Amino acid sequence: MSIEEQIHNLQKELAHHAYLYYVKDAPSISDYEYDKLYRQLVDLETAHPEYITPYSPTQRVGAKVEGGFNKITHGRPMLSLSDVFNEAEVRAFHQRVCKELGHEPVYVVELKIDGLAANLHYENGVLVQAVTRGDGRVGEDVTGNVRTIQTVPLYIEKAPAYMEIRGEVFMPHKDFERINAERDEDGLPSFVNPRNAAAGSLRQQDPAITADRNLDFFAYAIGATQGSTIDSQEALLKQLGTYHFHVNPHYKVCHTIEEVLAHIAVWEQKRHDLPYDTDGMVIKVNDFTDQDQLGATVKDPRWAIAYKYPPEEKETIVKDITVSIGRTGVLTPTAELEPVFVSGTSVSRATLHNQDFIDEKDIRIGDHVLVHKAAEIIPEIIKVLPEKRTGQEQPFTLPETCPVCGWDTVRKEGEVALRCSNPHCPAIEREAIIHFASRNAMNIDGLGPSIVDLLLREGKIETAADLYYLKEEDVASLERMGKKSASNLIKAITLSKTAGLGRLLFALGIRLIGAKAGETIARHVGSMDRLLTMTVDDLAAVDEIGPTMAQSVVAYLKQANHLALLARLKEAGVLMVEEKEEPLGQELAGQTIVLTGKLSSMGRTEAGQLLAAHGAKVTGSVSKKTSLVIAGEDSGSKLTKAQELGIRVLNEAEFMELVEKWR
Ligand code: 1X8
Repeated sequence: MSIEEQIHNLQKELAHHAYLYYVKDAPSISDYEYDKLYRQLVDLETAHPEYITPYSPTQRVGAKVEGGFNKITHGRPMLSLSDVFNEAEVRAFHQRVCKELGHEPVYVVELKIDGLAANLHYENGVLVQAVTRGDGRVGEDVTGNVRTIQTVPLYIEKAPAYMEIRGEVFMPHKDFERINAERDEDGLPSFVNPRNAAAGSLRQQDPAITADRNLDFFAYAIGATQGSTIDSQEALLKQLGTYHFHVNPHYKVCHTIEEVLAHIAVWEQKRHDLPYDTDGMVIKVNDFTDQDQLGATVKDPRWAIAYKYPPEEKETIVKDITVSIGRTGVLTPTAELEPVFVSGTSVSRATLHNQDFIDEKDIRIGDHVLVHKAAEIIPEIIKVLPEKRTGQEQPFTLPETCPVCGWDTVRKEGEVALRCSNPHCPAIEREAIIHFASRNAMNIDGLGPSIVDLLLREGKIETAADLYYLKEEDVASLERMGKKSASNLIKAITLSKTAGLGRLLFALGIRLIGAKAGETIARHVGSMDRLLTMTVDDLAAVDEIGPTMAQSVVAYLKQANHLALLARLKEAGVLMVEEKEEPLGQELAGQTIVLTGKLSSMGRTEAGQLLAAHGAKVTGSVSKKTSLVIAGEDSGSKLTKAQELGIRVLNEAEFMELVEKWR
């Protein structure tokens, strides 16, 4: 095989695995195998740059762009939808449609995703441009940033000569939470909701930052297209799936308006369990001929409407405002609320982020306020109800001195955060140690906040490095600590020495360096010794590491106290290189496994990765080739099919028994 063919095949193979991982949520190889293939491709492409194509998986994250984004006029305007708010308005829409068509149409009802619409241009299958909706007529060219979205294919096989794919760019809840937590710590204003976070991420000048934000894209429409023969919305959604786009699975083809209304009613509650924001349902006439007959006004199509759900808001009272100090010394105010039930859970606290947030909303202790949940999880105060004030309410200002150590608090130029100025503030040291030990960092099992507090209080540790010098008797003498748990903790601490450079870099708490960036840097530089010799430019040249991240790492490694910490960690035997992890046992080599239903002990992705790591091929559908089906709760047709075909089925308990054997 020629080098060009090898490169081409690897590109195709990697794109396929990324599709299985990101779109299907069912990887068929382990991360380790994927990384190995990726490495092979990078090596070949580095040696033969003439064969790098713009749609190679190695080319997702491009260079930083200077200046603004180019304005692009859409070939066909991106219309908005007219909104309806109740059943009567849905019925009125149906009446009008029936009257104009002269028959009852079939409808497709889809979730309305709360993100930003974008239009992706594909020429001969290659993604050439991505444009935001903008005002519907003119949008912005955000190609470099959209390319970083793993669920957006860079190349589509068997595509028409020209095709525009439309859909919604959005940020999943878990990434929204992660990014806001990081921003609070970094003294940056947090995003009010996932939609704003997605908008901000799409308008980044540095695609490396957009890549780290983990945006996603649901495709749901086509724009201007040549050579397409699709004739209905249902066929379109299926076609988008075969093009390997992420298509929201919760759509329904409805033959009556009653079915439409029932589907809307079902999702009014169920949408709160989704891992992304929705703000309604979209009701579309299915048949494209019917759509054409109904036509469009200048503003919106007459064959579709958006049904908007009312936002969940509740009134409560701010009983108090408390202040906590984070790992980077930021003082965060929290409203202590009269408990109130919102979107399925009781809410008793809401973050107030920073002083600016309190001032802008004029939140005072004793105020009546409206609360809701951002991203379905994070309680937030929307606004104060000033008409309910009695005059007894107390305005709040963050303290001028740190409530823990008494040093002055300072606000840096350009930041919204107020920080404790004492670099050795006990509160900062405490948070730093808790972060160091946490699951995605050094993963020291059993070292949670309460044990850290005991160790600090008893003077057993001052910094994270001191953990590695603890003896069993130091721990056993702590309150409520038996000999057995002391021994387990010391074992866990010792085990964490081999966590590797990637986790260590994250554990150190370097600004902007999350778990993923830590791994990326570690994989590229290999050792701490080498990292210490690198300049900002050297680091910024690493794929997926932007100049701001590089700057932050280099600045961290210049500080004497950090170098002292590293020296003490190294002396204790903490691994400062990234060791290539060996693949796990290959017990399941040659087996094709299907996961179905809900597992209570782990997510489906996690289970799939675990199986793949042990050599199994994980697929999405049951066939004669399937060797084993793992069926969690609410397994549907896949379980039935497995039983029909006489394929071995494990329930969750049996699966967990298998997993335990590997540990
Ligand atoms: C906007 C949206 C549409 C869909 C989902 N989410 C949206 N935000 C969909 O069709 N599934 S359609 C749409 C529009 O046409 N403005």
